Amino acid sequence: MTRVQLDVIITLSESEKYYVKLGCKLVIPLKSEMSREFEKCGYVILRGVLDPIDDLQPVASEYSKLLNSLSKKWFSEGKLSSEYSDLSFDKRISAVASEMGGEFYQPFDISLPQKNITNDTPIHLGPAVFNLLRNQKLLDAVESFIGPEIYCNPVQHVRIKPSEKWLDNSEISNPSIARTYWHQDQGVITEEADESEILTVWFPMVDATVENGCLQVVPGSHKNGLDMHCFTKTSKGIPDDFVGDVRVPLPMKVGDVLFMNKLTRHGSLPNLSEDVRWSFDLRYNPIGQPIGRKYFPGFVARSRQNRNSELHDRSIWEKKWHESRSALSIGQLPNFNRWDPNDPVCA
Ligand SMILES: O=C(O)CCC(=O)C(=O)O
Ligand SMILES: [Fe+2]
Repeated sequence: MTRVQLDVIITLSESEKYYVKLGCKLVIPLKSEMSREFEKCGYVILRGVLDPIDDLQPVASEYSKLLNSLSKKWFSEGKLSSEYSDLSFDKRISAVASEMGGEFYQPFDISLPQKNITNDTPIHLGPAVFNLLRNQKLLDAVESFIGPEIYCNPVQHVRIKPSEKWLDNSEISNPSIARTYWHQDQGVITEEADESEILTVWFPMVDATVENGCLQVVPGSHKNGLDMHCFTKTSKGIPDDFVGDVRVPLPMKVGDVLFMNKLTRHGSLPNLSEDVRWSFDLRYNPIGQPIGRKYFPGFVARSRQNRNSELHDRSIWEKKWHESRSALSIGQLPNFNRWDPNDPVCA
């Protein structure tokens, strides 16, 4: 079974055939089918949007340098037994994670956490990441979903997932470094953004496979409204009985980009491979709509109506995050979600 995409003949794998049978295609043959597919299935994967060298290598290099300086620091503080400087990024991050557990993660993230924010909470706001958020190829694709007035929503993360064999049981429920529980992105923001057209944009930094914990989705689930989410010690996200039976894994190559509706149920498989699975998930919405975490700063990434409103200066973006961190470190932390942990569904 073959399908033509941008003059390339692509042979479909078994999982892709399964997916096509459901009526949601993994390969979108024509740009004109994109919106129809997104409407029907709640997500679309576009192949080869980003160039692994031009678009992603600068980000990988920035993360490599960051890992190098953090490993030196943690070694000097006695938190690591070695700097692991002879290892590649992938192997080095796994070695660091196996010694430090989840503590390694926050300095790499591009957003603040949802609790325990202090003035020293680390966040990574490097130039390569800022350029990634404003990548013109990404924004061109985003524009075809939400139009040309594009706000970069601050609900954004890097996920760095070492093989789960390096993690403790207590850490495998942390979706920043291990498998992601089933949820809808609307379920993890606050109500004021329920009417906002927030688009999730997800792409891997290494090929995402079933073995290393690619995303999985329930096709068409965006049509059923918002589900109950649980955030208790024992239950996270949408309770399993409510997820739906058709759970489709989405293997993706470096350069592919997934665009997803904020109501599409999704999660990830565990990383059972030897290597790290890392990726970025970003959000964009039309300028002026509520963002769902209003105490975090976003910015205008593209405006055809008012080009002067676009942010091109990374230092301003950094300053806004630092101001937000100071404010959150002294005030009472706001609610990051709307759910009652005592709801009987979550028991
Ligand atoms: O990368 C993951 O495991 C989760 C990503 C996710 O939930 C998202 O992009 O909204
Ligand atoms: Fe998500």
